[in-house]
Parts: sequence; structure tokens; C-alpha cells
Amino acid sequence: STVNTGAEIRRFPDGFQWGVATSSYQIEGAWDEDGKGPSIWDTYAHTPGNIHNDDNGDVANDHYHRHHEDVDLMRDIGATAYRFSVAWPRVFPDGAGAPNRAGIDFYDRLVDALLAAGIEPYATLYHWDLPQTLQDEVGGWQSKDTAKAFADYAGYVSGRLGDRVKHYFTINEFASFVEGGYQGVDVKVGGDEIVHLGAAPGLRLSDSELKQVRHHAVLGHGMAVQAIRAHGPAGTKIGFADNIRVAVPTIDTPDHVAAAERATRARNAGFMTVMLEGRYTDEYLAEAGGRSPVFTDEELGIIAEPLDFVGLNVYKPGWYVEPSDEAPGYRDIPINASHPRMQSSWHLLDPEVLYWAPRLVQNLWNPPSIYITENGCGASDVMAHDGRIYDSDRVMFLRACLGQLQRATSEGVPVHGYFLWSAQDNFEWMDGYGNRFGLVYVDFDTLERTPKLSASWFREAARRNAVV
Ligand code: PNW
Repeated sequence: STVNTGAEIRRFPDGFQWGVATSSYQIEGAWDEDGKGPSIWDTYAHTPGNIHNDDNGDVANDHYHRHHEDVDLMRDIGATAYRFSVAWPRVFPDGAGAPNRAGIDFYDRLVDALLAAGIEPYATLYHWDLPQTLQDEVGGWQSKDTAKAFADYAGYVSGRLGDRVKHYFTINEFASFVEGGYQGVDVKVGGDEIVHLGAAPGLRLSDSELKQVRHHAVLGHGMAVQAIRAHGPAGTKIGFADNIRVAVPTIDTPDHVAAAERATRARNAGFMTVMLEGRYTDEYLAEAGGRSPVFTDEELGIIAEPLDFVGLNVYKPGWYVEPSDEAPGYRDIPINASHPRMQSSWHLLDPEVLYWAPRLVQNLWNPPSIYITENGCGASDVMAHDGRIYDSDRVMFLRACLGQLQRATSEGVPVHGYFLWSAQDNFEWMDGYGNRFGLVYVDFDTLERTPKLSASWFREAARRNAVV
């Protein structure tokens, strides 16, 4: 008789991508080299008091000069795909105008190295490093001009890399840079505790102004999709990578799941919902006194350009809900102060969110394909032992999360890949270098890289295409 071991049962579909992810500002360094213009994150991190320890990304992982070593590491870890971001101010130092040849050449070399190593490149076009010139001259995403400049840049990049890069994510995490950068985000993390998160450019706009910024961000996404379709080769695949706010049901019955769907659709009204439905919900339009956003039907059509896939960054439950007989048909459930967490201040733990996020998205919008574009966890310190670096907490986290994702694929939810955040420890925004998300440890004095226990776990999971 044959025994089916766990790893045989807990397999992912054939062709499933086992990816790792990073972003330009968090790893590249070389902040003012080869003609690169400053970004709003250069400015923000150079301003004392914004970042833990006043760290900045001037050098970061020095990936700009070490990308060959980093590609080799990813191959050794067994990654089949790599999600990186292109730094807009490397390619257009002032955001628009003449491209900087040396800037795009860097991504050319990176893509060639990835393909030579058998790793499929997935490019994100905006991971928050807006050219400072666009902030200074037009107010960044407060202006429609930024959406237009973004589309021009996206079209140019897809024209230059499109013979080798077949997959693009327009924008990473709308809420993180819009709410974080233009107002500041308050995240409820259990009990009465609220965590405040800030981001570049560090503005404090009103709710009404913020809705206009959101509108320009989703418009920029839609215009970029059109530009890539116009300039990239036929067959180029495009989507976004958004940190969906997931309403998690506590009981898997049709009425609880329906409440979670309603709540998820409502809480993502300014971003995912409008990009996938082409309309703002009535409730969303009534908020902030109905003064904003100002938009046209033509813009709604652009915002909802059909996509090839939806990318979901999934770390934590947004909140928990239950059904209600009263409008809007769901009710929030309080989160206990004792709810388990991972290291980051905002990181509530619930691995089931890797099941519910794709399942709710499929139920609500039925996209042709879904990727998990980020998932992972941070740790403030590391346990070095006999020359090895042990992160059993991360292995626990990954095994639990991927187990739930496998449950979704086994039920037929069309998830075609997973990108772990992150390939290496890197500059973790407000937390600076004090919060480590990598499968690979980086000594930020010597820049030496050392794979952690979690890298060995990832390699075996990728090799077996299963939860191990
Ligand atoms: C994402 N939250 O940010 C970003 O895309 C990455 O650049 C970042 O390094 C990574 O996740 C880890 O933080 C997030 O409040 C920011 O839930 C905030 C939240 C989640 C993710």
C-alpha cells in the first residue's frame, strides 16, 4: 500500500511560480549615481526624525553594484521568479522629459542576468520612489500630471524591456503610499491600540483632498496599463499589486462569507473596487461630504482597463466581521489585545488570510489570474548559531501561510504564483534596517549576505512545489 505524505497531498498546481520580491529604494543604494534624480524617499529619509535610527537608503544593500551576486543567491534559493521594482527617477531623473540611458541600462543588465539564471522577471513600475521634481513642481499624486507622467514612463520601460519582461505590476500598495504619504495611516492592532504609519512625502491632507489623490493614483494605474499595451509587445501581461484590506469571516458559512465579501468590497472602494468595477460605490461617494473625488466617466473607463491578473500583498487580517441584519449587512468584531502578532507593529497574525484574500477576490471579481505579490514577516534580531542563522519563527509563519494558500488553489482559486517578501533583509521604510524580512541575512556593515534557515525551507518547498 502507498502512503501519501503531507508534501504529496499539499502540492500546488503545475507551473506555480515560487518567487521572491524586493523594491528599488529598499535594496539598490547608489542613490545619486549614473544620473539618477532624487526621489521623495531620498528626501524623506534624509530628513532627521522620520526613520528609525535616521537610517536611509543611500547604500542599502548596494544591490546596484552587487546584482550578479544577488541573482546567484536567488537561483540557489530555488526561486523561479523575481519581482523587482524599477526606480522611476533612475530612468527619468526629473520624472518626465529625456530618459537617462544609464538608468534603464541597469535594469537591462539585471533582466539579462535573471534570464540567464532561469528566473522569470516580474517588474513593478511604482514602489513609492516618486521623482522629487514631480513632488516639487506639481504636488506629486495631488496632480493628474503625475498620472500622465507615470504612464509615459511605464510605456517607455515596457518598450525597452518588453522583449524579455512579460509581466508588469503598475503600482505597489496604493493605500500605503497614498494614505501613508499624504495623510498618515492609523492601523488598529488589537484592544485599544492604534499604530500610526507615515511615508514620503509626509503630508497631512484632509479626507476630501486624500480622495482626490487616490483617484489620481488609480487613474495613473489605468493610464499606465494603456501605455504598456501600446508600447510593449503583444501578449504582455499586466496587473497591479495592492495590499487588499481583507475582512476575515470567523465561521465558514454562506452568510458569514457574504458579510466578509460586502465588507471587503466596501473597505477597498477607493482602490481595488474601482479598478475592477469601473465605478465608485455610492457609500464611497457620499463620504467626506460628497466633495470628492472629482472625475469623469471617461476616467472611470481608463481606471478599469481590463487586467491579466490581480496581485495581492497579504500579510495580515484587515479586521474580522460577522453578518448583520442592518445596513451595510456586516458588523466589525473587536480584536482582542492578546491577538498574536509578528514583529512589525502592524503585523497581526492570521495565516488564514492567505486563504481568504484570494477566495474573496475570486468571489467578488473573478479575475483571470491571481498572484500573491508579497507575504512574509519581519524580525528585529537574529539567532546566529554555529555559523548559521536560525529564523524558526519565519519558517513557522511561511509554512502556515502557504498551507492556507494551497488550500485555496486546491479549491480551484486561480492563484498562479507566490512572491515572498523579501529576497534579502533590506531598508524597511520607517523601521530602517531594524526590521529584517529576508530569507537572506545582510550584515549592513560589511554587506555580506548569508542565507537563513528559512531559505533552506523555501528551496525545498519550491523544489517539491508543495508545503513542506
Ligand atoms: C509592504 N500594513 O508594506 C511593502 O510593499 C514593502 O515594501 C514592505 O517592505 C513590506 O510590505 C513589509 O512591510 C506594508 O500596515 C506596509 O499592514 C504596511 C502594511 C503592510 C505592508
